[in-house]
Amino acid sequence: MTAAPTRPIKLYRFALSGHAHRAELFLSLLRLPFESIDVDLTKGEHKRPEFLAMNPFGQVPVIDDGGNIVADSNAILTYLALRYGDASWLPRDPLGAPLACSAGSRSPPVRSPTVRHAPACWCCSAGPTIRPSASPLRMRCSS
Ligand SMILES: N[C@@H](CCC(=O)N[C@@H](CS)C(=O)NCC(=O)O)C(=O)O
Repeated sequence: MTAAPTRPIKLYRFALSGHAHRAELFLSLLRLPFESIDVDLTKGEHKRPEFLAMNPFGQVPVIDDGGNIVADSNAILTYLALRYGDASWLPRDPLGAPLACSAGSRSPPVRSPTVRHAPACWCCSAGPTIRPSASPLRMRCSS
C-alpha cells in the first residue's frame, strides 16, 4: 500500500458507462485525486489509435496512474485496492483475494422468468429486456 499519488489519476470514461462508474466510485471511496477524461463512445473516440494504445479492446474505463495504464473495471479495482487500499478492500490471502475479485463479475442473485437481469452496463442497452447487441449506439458491454 502506497500513499496517494501526487498527480491526479486520469480516468478515461464515458458518462453513461456503468463500468466506468465502478472505477469512479472506487476512486472516490479511496479519496484519491483523479481527473475524468471523457471518451465519447458515440463518436468512436474509443477506437482511435491513441485510445487503442492504452486499451486494445477499445473500451472504457481505463486509468493512467503516473504512467501505469490499467484497463478493465475489475483490473482497475484490483490495482487501486492493492496499491492504495488496505486489506479491508481486498484480502491479501490466496483464497480471499480471488473471491473478492470474482464478486465484481457475478450476475445479480435474482433469477425469475418475470424479472429480467439488468444489463451489465446501461450505456449499451436501451433497457433491461433489450440485449446489448441491439443497442442503438451499437456498442458492446461485457462483464
Ligand atoms: N470488461 C470490461 C467491459 C468494459 C465495457 O464493456 N465498456 C463498454 C462501456 S460500458 C465499452 O467501452 N464499449 C465500447 C465497445 O466495446 O466498443 C470492464 O469491466 O471494464
